[in-house]
Amino acid sequence: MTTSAPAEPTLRLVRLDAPFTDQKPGTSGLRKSSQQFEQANYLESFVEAVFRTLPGVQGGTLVLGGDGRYGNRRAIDVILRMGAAHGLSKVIVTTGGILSTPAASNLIRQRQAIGGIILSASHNPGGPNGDFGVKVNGANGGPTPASFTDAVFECTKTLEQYTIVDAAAIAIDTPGSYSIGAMQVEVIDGVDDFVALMQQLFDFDRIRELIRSDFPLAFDAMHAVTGPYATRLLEEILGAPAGSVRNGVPLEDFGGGHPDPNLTYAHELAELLLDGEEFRFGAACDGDGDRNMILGQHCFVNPSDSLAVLTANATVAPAYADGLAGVARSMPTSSAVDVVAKELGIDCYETPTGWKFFGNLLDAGKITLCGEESFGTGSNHVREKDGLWAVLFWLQILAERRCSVAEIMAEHWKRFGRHYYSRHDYEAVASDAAHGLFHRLEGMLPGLVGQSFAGRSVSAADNFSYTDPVDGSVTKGQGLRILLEDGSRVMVRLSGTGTKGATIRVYLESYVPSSGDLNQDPQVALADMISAINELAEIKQRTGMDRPTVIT
Ligand code: VG1
Ligand code: CO
Repeated sequence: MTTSAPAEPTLRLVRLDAPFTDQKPGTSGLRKSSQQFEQANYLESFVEAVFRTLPGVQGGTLVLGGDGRYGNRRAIDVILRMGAAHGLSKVIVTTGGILSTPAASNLIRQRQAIGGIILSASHNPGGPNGDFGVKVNGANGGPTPASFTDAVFECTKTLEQYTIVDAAAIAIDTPGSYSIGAMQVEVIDGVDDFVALMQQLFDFDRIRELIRSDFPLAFDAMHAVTGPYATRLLEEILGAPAGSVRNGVPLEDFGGGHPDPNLTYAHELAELLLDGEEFRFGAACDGDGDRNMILGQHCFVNPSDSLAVLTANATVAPAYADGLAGVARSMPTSSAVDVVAKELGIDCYETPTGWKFFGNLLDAGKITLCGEESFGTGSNHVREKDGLWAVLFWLQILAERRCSVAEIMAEHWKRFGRHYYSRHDYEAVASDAAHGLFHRLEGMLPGLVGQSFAGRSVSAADNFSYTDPVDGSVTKGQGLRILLEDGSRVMVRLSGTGTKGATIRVYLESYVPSSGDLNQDPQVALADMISAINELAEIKQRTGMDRPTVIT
């Protein structure tokens, strides 16, 4: 522990030449290029609006950290000095500013903070030519709802000035207690509390037995935030051999990579597992540690299926031994979990894309597990999706069942049937072209009902609207859906996290009962629907792209 005498800070009021008009948060925080964030006063404007909008700032405690990307340290310094100017009583910062999104959620809850600021653009690339982002979580530890982010955006549009104190930068590389004027800055290890939480949820002894048996595994931290967490958990505590965690040192530019754990951007790991014989289990997490990809030998686990498998096997983990209150999935996530929930006799909710929509259901105790097709799974242990939690949960299941990942999948489909599922992303499409495609398709929806699509009849087509079962709030325009008579679905959304042009996401799902062919390549099983939507939405003509950028 080191301590420093309170520096005498000077309060400074900075006037903006003009307000920024583009600080509207998307699916998960304000996400822009690093260059945009480096404009004078850009970060400060957003943070000022957050401090003016967040309840309890005066005298409150805030959690602060990020995924270690370029801009992390500068942002921490600015937010600390603005926090002091706004009367926070305490800020909890993690060493090196390294804090995963789920660990931040946990700290907010443990420390009764008013909320947290997480510096991350998640799975987007980092570095001076990459992206930066600011996510704001509330007192429940979860992403703030749209009512909050809308209010912040409104505030930025007319903002004239912000306040900050001038003070020497705090040394955040070692734990210690510091102060800026009356505000205390507590620097703690960001890994400790998270590890303690995981030890409460899972039976580490059993997982250790599995790992020490003949069970070589590979975890790819993608040079992002989970490196220190995974090294501590998998290698130091659970006994995986040194080197099991790959790319485990967080780098400001993620080593030039794109820290998105999918088959395209985590292809080195994917090749090791899908083509090689060396490893029995593989996993990767994204920039800020909330996403996960699960691989077995010669087996990719679709994230929607992963949620269904965790739900079906939940009771093997001590935390869920008494069963689940209910489950939830985002609208474009496949219905695989719905079938499991039905058999378990528990409720299953369908929410819009984005973790913030699970918050009320979790807080109200209506659900225990939830997930999204975009490699996100989580539970009521925090209010964010949690990549390493999902990895440990899979290891717990494997420790109990002592079979391969591929066998778990085969048995699951044999029992519940298989939801063939795929997502096709068209990235960096010219914004006008993407919006044109989307609006044209939206206009066509009412006329599609009763028409033929991929050899089936369209039973309903709409733009998804959600009524929150807890607070009754209505969120409209959450994605186009074409529902077919046999339960198959196609969904189309525009991404709310991209920073270059627009990204079109096409989601495809088709169910085969357990008596059907369970071993097809999803691209083949879905081929007729893929060509039907490509034709209907004129994807090729309008995007100029022959094929998607990423296929999951
Ligand atoms: C994407 C995913 C969504 C996820 C969001 C944030 O949003 O589709 O499911 O919640 O990213 O994840 P969009 O609007 O681009 O489709 V993360 O890991 O950025 O915090
Ligand atoms: Co993320």
